[in-house]
Amino acid sequence: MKIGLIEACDPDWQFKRFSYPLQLGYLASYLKKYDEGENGSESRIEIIITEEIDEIINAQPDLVGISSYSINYDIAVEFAKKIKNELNVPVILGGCHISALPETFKPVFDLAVSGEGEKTFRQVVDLYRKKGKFEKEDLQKIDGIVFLDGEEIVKTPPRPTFRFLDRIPHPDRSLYKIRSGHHYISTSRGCPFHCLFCAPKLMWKTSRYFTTNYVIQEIINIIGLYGTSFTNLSVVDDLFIANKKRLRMLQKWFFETGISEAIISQANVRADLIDDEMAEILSDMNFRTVNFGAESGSDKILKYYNKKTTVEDNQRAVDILYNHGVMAIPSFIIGAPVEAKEDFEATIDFIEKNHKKLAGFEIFPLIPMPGSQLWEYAKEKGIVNNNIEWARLEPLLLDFNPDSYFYMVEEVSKKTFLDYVKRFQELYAKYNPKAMEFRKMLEEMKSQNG
Ligand code: B12
Ligand code: SF4
Repeated sequence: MKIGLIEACDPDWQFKRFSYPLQLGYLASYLKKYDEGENGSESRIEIIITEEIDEIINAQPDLVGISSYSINYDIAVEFAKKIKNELNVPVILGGCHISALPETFKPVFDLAVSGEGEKTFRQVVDLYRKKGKFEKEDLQKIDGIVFLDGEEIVKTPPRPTFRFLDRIPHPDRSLYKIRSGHHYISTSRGCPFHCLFCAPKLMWKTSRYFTTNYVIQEIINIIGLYGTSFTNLSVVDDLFIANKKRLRMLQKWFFETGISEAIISQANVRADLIDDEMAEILSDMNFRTVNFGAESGSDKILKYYNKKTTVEDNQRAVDILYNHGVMAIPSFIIGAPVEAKEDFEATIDFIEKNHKKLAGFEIFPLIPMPGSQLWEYAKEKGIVNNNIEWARLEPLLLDFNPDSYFYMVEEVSKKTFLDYVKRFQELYAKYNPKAMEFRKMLEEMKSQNG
């Protein structure tokens, strides 16, 4: 049986060349490891992962899985239509969008997998292989799926998440087209915090960790596959540093094996978890940059976001990291309903004061992402609904589109907010010359490729 897996993605998305969808690699490796084969014999599943819909069509798979974030949901629907037209094979949807909003399920999909996908997808594939079709009676027995019964969208009970993450094999990287020495790794799932604008809470109710042995073996495997071309490692965890004991064990291994000499790493942290000891660990492991959500220069706004950090925490984190040679890349969000002029100004001041100590920074207009509490708020206010054009959720600052943005500001007028957007764009361009050069390079590449 041949399965095609694809992430619905804007073909112009600027990081496409440097990234690969980890989630599809997990689905593939889990499927292969736990597949029982057609008659209890060895698994004969062949899997392809690609980002080009035409490659999926040309490969003529027996079943296709599409992964989609909310911003790409319209693209996912288009992909599914094309697959149905050209191949007429089952199309299974998965990912954070449909997990957050099963009500937006479309009939072009045969079914969707909601939440953690490995086990559910394996059951779905198994069912299709045995029966050659999906019938309501069978689907009802699979936890964690969404399907259509006539006109009604049916959701089966949620599937409990894995207690021991190590049961999931490493994502099968041999299936990706890797175009750079930059690799991605996930060492945990979930985050113990509940920020208002953040979506993963819905997917991962608790924080779970892959064991250090699992993580170490994964890095060894990446080295085995890519050798010295492997130069950069991004840890994609929501919060990499939540467990200091685990980090210490990884640090020891990084040091003993010389990984810290050979590979530059980066990860997501939280300001309030940064102290001298933590910064030293990160520095020892050659984490040259760490990202954290500073969000605002105003404590009022941080409180509104339920961030559970303060401006003082952010300042201390920037200083400590800087002193240990780890450069922070904080991200800021603008446009909270309660954000007043002085709050915008406080964020500008924070950036002005600290930019020399930073490797860069990000600024995002506030977006109500499905799966977050903010989505519920915006829905109640009538700002969003389940039929919006999903690409409008793109959190772009430099290409900010005043006509498609979902405004949530209440304390200031739209006009004042737009003036601030302009000021933040200028601030970004002024202090992020490297990012601006990179952007220019990508634009040139795009225009050369037509
Ligand atoms: C790492 C990351 C990235 C990396 C991806 C790097 C990489 N190589 O993988 C980068 C930086 C590139 C990125 C970019 C963006 N990201 Co991001 N990202 C994440 C993050 C932190 C982790 C993703 C991850 O690897 N999770 C681990 C995997 C295993 O989980 P998963 O993807 O959910 O997949 C599981 C299930 O969903 C399901 N599943 C998924 N797909 C499929 C498909 C099928 C067929 C099946 C059956 C099941 C299934 O099974 C999987 C395994 O259990 C998440 C937050 C989070 N914790 O999920 C945000 C997150 C997914 N990102 C988000 C956003 C908004 C973006 C951007 C739009 C931001 C931007 N424009 O700057 C872009 C869009 C990129 C794109 N593809 O178009 C949002 C999405 C919200 C939403 N409702 O859509 C999240 C949830 C963060 C948030 N703001 O709350 N991101
Ligand atoms: S923003 Fe960061 S700290 Fe807050 S819930 Fe999301 S991942 Fe956790």
